Amino acid sequence: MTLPNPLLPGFNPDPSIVRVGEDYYLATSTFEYLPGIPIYHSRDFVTWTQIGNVATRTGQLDVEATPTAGGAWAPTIRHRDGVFHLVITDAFGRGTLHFTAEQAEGPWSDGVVFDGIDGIDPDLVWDDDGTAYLTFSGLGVNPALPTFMHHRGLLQAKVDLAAGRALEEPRSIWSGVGGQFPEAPHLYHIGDWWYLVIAEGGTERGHGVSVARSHSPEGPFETAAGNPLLTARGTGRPIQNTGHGDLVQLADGQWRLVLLGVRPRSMTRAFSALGRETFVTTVEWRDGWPVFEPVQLTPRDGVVTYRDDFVAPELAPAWMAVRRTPETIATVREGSLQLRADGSTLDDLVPVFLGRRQQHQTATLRVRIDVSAGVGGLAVRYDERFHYSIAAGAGRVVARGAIPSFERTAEIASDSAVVELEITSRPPGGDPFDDRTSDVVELAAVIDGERTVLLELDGRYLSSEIAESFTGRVAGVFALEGSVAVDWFDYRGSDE
Ligand code: 6LW
Repeated sequence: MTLPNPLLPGFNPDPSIVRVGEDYYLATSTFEYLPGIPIYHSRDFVTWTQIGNVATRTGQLDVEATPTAGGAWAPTIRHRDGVFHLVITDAFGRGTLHFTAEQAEGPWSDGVVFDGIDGIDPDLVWDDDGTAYLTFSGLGVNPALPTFMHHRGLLQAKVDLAAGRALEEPRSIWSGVGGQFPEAPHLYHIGDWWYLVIAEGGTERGHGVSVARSHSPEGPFETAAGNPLLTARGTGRPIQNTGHGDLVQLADGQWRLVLLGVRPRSMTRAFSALGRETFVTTVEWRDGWPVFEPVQLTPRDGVVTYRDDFVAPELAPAWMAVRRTPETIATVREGSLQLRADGSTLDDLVPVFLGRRQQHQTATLRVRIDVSAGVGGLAVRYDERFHYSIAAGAGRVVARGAIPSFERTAEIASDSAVVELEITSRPPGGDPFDDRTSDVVELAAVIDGERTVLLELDGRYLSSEIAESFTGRVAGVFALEGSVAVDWFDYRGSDE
């Protein structure tokens, strides 16, 4: 396996991929963040560039009021007759949605809600006659229905895509081999067979990929011997929770499976600071069944650095806000990013916060910020309950670590109008008994050239195992009072 793994580091769960000629397009889940559903592009499968997002406008997803961990769950991206299709669940929001676009970078349509489909993780496939099938996991996520939070296995219905409705009562097609949460189905017509690839065992350590096949898209499905065909369950492999895979055939005929996984650190329990990331593995076909290579850790060499100095008139597509679009809280003007406070804090469901994925286990983020007209700073968050931050303004710099029921703060006085604030994630020191955590997070300020660490916090509380909010670490800037101007945002990360 020579491809880099993680393929898409940082918060990038539930990957779905499509090849169009020599081009690959990959989409992942974003939950309550906007813009939602990033689209990454690659030609060589090694270098991936985020070219846009599906949900860039208010109304495409109903995330304004969605509970944490709801929102955009598990896309399927496909391409047919010159049109990109993406189906996804807006969990606890609009429901099962179908978006289209002529170009993967967008603009994407407003999204049509499927009538008669109550579930998650929709897959879209067409048979030779052009009949469209929606295959999904029958976990009810519509609070208004009696099926709310009930699981009915894997379901399927023929659908009218233009009208957005099921053409039949969804039928049960398979439910895996007994793991909890049979989900993430993808159905493919390959040769004489229809292959159904699913996840089961839950998205944590029990996760795995199971496969069944049939001569018809509707089944009956024959289960592969030895399911789950891929899992890291019970192993000491560095990449755990592997599952939720989507197959793709490369331009040269080889096959790959993209899937989610985590990189836990520590002892037997272990914590994954960055959340669920996208990985890839090779696929071979033997006796009419796929054989997946266990997912290998092959991190990219070197140090990744970038600086956003906000000179471009538009924000890069990687910037995300929480439950609202970035434009509603931030303006890019004359090489600075201005954020206006609205009375909310990081503890609120809708903070004035704009961030990007932390993509490396060792990372330093630094901003230069003008706080002469307000209070604001730099934060890393999982959600409104779990976040670490450092803010300047009103004569002081305050570092804060907040998790449910507990909070820690430290402060120093500072009258500087312009300060540099820094958040660093570094590996724990190396003593396995002292350092049972994912990482150590330092919150520091650089004032008049002097760096002061205000707090050193245990990173495990910002991990997917503890926060349980489906997302990952997102780091960025926030405003608490007045308005603040961010001159630049620097990122430096490495997996070495
Ligand atoms: C996703 C589903 C899952 O829809 O988590 O636990 C959901 N399993 O496959 C969100 O990523």
